[in-house]
Amino acid sequence: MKKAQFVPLEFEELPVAEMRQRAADFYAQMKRRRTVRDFSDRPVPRDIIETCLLVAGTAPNGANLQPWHFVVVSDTVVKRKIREAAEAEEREFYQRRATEEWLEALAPLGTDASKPFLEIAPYLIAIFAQSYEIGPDGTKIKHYYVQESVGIATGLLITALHQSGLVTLTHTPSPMNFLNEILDRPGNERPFLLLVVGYPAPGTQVPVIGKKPLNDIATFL
Ligand code: IYR
Repeated sequence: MKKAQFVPLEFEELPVAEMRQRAADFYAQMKRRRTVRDFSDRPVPRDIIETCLLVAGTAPNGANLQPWHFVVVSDTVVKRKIREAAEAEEREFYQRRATEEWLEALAPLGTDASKPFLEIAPYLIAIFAQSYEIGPDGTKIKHYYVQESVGIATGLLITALHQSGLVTLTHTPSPMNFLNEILDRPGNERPFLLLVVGYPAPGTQVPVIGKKPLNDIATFL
């Protein structure tokens, strides 16, 4: 059993006025984040993606076992394979699998089975959730709160990319087991989400949507 070791917390208390200002500034910044479906093919420096992945890796997670793996795809051949596999699933979804109710919920977004951005955007980040891992001595290490942990890490990644001046699309072709095969990932990893990353195409438009007011999303007791 590994013994707990402790170091002093790095914490600097801020004046309340500054806390308030920072919260408001961050909200103003995050409110401008929009999911984008029209990407430019302009390249993005790889080190920016690397730093954003390090941000994702800071996420709180079950027993600090960090049950995630990020595969960053810029190779055009691999991107084409992903597009072809994803579009095949999406055609099934839009033509057969989706219920009328689901299609109705999606209608305001104007989406369909065509996913050209999977080839156009400079980066696709495939996010995998590991239900367990094999330790250095070959033993199986169980992971905990995997979905929650990977969800939080993904949120941090999207936030970091937005903050860095990039746009993203959270893409979830379903099922997306094809990602294991194309990206050669092992059986202990399940694809969680495919994040499309880059610059928006010039003149990109986004759907008119609203966000729920605070009263609807929060209760103070
Ligand atoms: N995966 C499909 C459908 C889709 C589903 C939801 I829920 C969305 O918020 C958006 C799209 C697609 O990508 O078109």
